[in-house]
Amino acid sequence: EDNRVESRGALVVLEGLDRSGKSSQCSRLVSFLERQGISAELWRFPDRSTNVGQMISAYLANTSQLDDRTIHLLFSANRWEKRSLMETKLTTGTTLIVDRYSYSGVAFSSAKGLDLEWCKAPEIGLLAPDVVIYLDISPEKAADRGGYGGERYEKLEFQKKVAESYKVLYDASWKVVDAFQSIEDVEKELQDIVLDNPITSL
Ligand code: FDM
Ligand code: MG
Repeated sequence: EDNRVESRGALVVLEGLDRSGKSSQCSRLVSFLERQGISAELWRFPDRSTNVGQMISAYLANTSQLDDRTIHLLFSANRWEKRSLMETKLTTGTTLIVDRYSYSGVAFSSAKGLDLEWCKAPEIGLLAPDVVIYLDISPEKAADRGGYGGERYEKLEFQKKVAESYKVLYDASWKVVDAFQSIEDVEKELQDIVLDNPITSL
């Protein structure tokens, strides 16, 4: 029996620190949904495939320097340029599992000391997620996992500030998952959360 209340797809956002396991969990979740017969796609921000995304990528790789507000607006513009495609996918029934969204934009920039309300402003009007899942891990444990690349924000001291910023953004509607469990345990919790949502439940 199909109890889905709507035929549109769900906008599911995963957030968390670097090395919290977001990317692998996003792919596992998409495969799981597809196995359930739910049309799903994996998206990520920044989307480095666009012109704006390439500017962001160069900034993250430290091959270009940009003012803090300028890069903040580019991250936001990178979501704006995908907004209409995102809306089309959702309204035509595809669930989007999104690796980082506006919360990363606000958490990372406000961790640099930019004003919180200023950081939030350019996100107004983007599509609101149906579910926000926070993969919770301490900055120290995430760093212990190794595998930080050489990108600009991949440093323990900065990740600690980002963790504090996420706490400020935290909203009771978020689903918090302990990301220090085994990959399989995290995966199962994510599946339960998504199937519990009226839009994706079977
Ligand atoms: N990041 C990501 C931001 O600073 N603002 C944003 O809006 C987004 C989406 O970019 F350190 C940061 C978070 C991370 C870096 O992200 C690259 P990935 O997920 O590691 O590619
Ligand atoms: Mg990264």
